Amino acid sequence: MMLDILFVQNYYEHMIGIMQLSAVLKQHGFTTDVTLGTKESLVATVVKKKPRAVGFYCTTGVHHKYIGVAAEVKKILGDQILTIFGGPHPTFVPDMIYEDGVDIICRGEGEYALLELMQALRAGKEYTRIQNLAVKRNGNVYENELRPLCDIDALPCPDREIYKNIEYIYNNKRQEVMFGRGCPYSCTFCSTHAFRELYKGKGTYVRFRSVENVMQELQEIKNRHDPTCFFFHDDTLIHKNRKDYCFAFLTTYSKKINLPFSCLVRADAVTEELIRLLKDTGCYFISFGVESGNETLRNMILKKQLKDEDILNCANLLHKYKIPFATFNMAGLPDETLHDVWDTVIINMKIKPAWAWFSVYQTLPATELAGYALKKGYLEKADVAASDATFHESSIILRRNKEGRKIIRLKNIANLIIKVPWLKIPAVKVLLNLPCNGMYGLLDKVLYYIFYYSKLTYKQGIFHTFFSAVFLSRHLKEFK
Ligand code: B12
Ligand code: SF4
Repeated sequence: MMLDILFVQNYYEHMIGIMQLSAVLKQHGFTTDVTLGTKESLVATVVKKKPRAVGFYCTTGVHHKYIGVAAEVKKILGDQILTIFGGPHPTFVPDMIYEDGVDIICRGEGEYALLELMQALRAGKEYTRIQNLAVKRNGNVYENELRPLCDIDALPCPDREIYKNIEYIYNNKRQEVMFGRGCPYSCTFCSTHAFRELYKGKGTYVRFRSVENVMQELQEIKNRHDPTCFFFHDDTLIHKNRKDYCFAFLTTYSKKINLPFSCLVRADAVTEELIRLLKDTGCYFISFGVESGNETLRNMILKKQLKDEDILNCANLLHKYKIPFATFNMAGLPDETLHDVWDTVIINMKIKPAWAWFSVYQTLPATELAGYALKKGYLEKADVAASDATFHESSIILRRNKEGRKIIRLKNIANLIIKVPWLKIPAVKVLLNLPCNGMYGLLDKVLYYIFYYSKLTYKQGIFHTFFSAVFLSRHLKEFK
């Protein structure tokens, strides 16, 4: 039997978007599968499986690779296959439809657009007029309106069975779940405000599933996959408008599911009462955004609306209740100097996270900060070069910054400094001047596995954690 759609993703993790699309399609009798790999292996897999359509989950950065895959596949299979791109990148760069090898792009939520498309293909009907899609057909491009946002409680549970042939994901003891869509904040570097703008007049962007609906999914996962823990992957599970929901959820969760979990929070939303409840209900790891240690940059340029005081308070509470945590930080922001990156290292030294994630800032299309970077001449086009697609190596902005190399070195040894503060500034100043980027990158990875990965993969045993880390390192090249 012909496979209806083969999805392509770029991470060895459950992708809620793909599982959700697959669930809706399967509900209507379509067959789905998913794959990942290097450019060459993806082309080979698609050609071998020859599905009716191939659907790329496309974020900015990975688009270069996927467009290349699609062009190769079309060269070999021609009209026997349709290439469809969905996810944030085509949503904000719809001109992607004009690229060679791209047949269809989907903007915004894809469940019902993809369903309509597959139904039209099955029935041999016209498919150029489906909301959310832009379709290239016989040399013409048909662009369509966005449909209203969907009722997320009415969707079937995400289809985890789609990963049954990818053992690492399928049998992962940490299962990922999302409670809702959207975030009420408007940080300038993040796509949230752009999504909100896109969906204006199409319904309420920030939505939660009902507690009962989430419980049903968690119970199903518990029965089928026997996880040791959950990861709640919402951008910010806990923020100021969501406290009641969290209290209601956590109380039911501890009674009915009672498994350890990790989640993301906003540092300004936590109270002692909430942290105590999180601890009591099994929260074993938390992550929150610091972004920059420079308060002015954080609030004036990034519009994070987060004071140093909030960060210190959140960290103190987490230490008090012995919940290990990681922070998200960026280096290479517009207007940022090496000195500002130091501020980010220093605030992390003060709050002592288990791990401080330092990624290299990349301009995401349609975001306010990308507009600012363009206006100030840091770059000409908001984009991520193929070589920067991991968001950890470099960026166009940093390559043009005379302190860029030092900033990358500082980001790579940031966790060393945070863990070994007696290295202090003079020793670090020497390290920053040594051209040992490769070695620092390696050191960063080793520290990452010791201090972060082993904690995140909750009680999976040293051997499992080690093999899992080796597995992921061996597949790193596939992410580019
Ligand atoms: C969970 C998450 C992750 C997870 C899992 C990845 C994933 N993409 O699922 C992890 C930690 C791995 C991750 C990593 C990264 N992420 Co992330 N992540 C998210 C987050 C918080 C939720 C994604 C999600 O599950 N949403 C819920 C589902 C239902 O929606 P969805 O994924 O958008 O899928 C729907 C549509 O997009 C569409 N669709 C998607 N694919 C397809 C395919 C087809 C064929 C069709 C028709 C439709 C379609 O239909 C789906 C159902 O409605 C989003 C923010 C957000 N709120 O969306 C950021 C987000 C997607 N991530 C982002 C970024 C930048 C990254 C990283 C680059 C970060 C880094 N520093 O390394 C990496 C790269 C990820 C990659 N290559 O995919 C950006 C992407 C912006 C952009 N322009 O591309 C977002 C939007 C956050 C932000 N900062 O603005 N991420
Ligand atoms: S709080 Fe997080 S998810 Fe929300 S807009 Fe800011 S960075 Fe994006």
